[in-house]
Amino acid sequence: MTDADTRRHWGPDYDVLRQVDPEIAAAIADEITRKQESLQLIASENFTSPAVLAAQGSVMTDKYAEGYPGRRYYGGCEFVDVAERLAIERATAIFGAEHANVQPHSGAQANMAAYYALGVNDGDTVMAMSLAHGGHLTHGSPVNFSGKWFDIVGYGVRKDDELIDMDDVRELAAEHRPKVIVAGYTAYPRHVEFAAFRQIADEVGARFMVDAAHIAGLIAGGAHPSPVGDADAVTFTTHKTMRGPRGGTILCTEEHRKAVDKAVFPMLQGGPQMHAIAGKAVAFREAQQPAYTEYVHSVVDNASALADGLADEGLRIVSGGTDIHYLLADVTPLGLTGAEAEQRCEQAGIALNKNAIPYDQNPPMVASGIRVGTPSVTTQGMGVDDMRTVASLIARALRGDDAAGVRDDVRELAVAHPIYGLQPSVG
Ligand code: DSN
Repeated sequence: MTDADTRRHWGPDYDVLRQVDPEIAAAIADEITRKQESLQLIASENFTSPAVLAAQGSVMTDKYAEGYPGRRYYGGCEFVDVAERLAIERATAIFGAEHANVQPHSGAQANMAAYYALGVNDGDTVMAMSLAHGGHLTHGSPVNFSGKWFDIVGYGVRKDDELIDMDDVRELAAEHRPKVIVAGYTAYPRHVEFAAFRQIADEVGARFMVDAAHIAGLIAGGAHPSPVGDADAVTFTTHKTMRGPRGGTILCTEEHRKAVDKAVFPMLQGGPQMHAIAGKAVAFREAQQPAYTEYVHSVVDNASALADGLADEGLRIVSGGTDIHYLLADVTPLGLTGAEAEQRCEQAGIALNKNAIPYDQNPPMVASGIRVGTPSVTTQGMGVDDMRTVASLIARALRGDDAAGVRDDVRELAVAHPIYGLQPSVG
């Protein structure tokens, strides 16, 4: 790749980096090429815009700003205050929330802060979807702080239709009286009955927290029901469907504002990453535009079309379809494990991840399914017709015939959809 090729990419100008650190510059250039020549179907990834990258790569990275706008422990914060205030104003406006804390460095830290703010302490009971059925590490995995510190009660999905059984949730909540009930998942492709969760939480005196890491962008663009109004706190990451920089945010009611802010700083974090907060502000502004509304609806339409296409190719779609930006597919009808499927797709230039499916007989590192997401390819401008092609490419990769031919066809489709309309760097 030449310098000119690299400059055509959506990111910063790399001339200086090339001079100072050619090895890192080369690794970044290779990552750009990988992205532009392969298909990114990892449900939790996206392509940030040139504007977000510019803010993220800015001098705001240098600034210490412990505290909150107007109440910092350092001088010289007037301009980072502008960035954080804008991020807060935009986040609250988009989601109709009473308060937003935009400082969490990640979704995991946002969740940790939200638990603390909602009064969960060491030994308290938290009820969340079990990891094996689509929950996240921070919802009670035994290797995570949540599983080590809290008494976790896991709910799951029914075996027959692979949907959450709200009667089961109600019974478990009544039996265990959790301090917090969590909804929001990393591998559950259906809408969630937020109002029903709120009602159950009220019945047992629990707080209700939603981890909207995956679906936040869909909610922002009106392509998914919102938990704001039902939940005490909503956490999300800004880099998935939100298409912003890597990081987290917490939305909460006025009642929890002080507790949430104190939980993030000084309880769990020190200096906020002001460059990331500036990037979040830009992403939130982008999410307020009509083009973003169209984008997230296309993401959902594409996921649905991809699910149909993969079902036609012989995969079993978990729960029979999807309402959101990804689908879960059982690959065992093709005689494969999830790990084998992931590897075959990777060899073909298709990046996706193996995933446990409900009642999986394989261990998590093997798994029986794959999770396939459409946020990135939709950012590239692909539509439902392209999803039929993508389904066919995945199926060919899984069958393992003509790997080189599949790789070529994947590359052709990818470079025909340059990221943010910028020319492919190679080709
Ligand atoms: N790692 C994210 C995902 O892929 O769903 C969750 O944090």
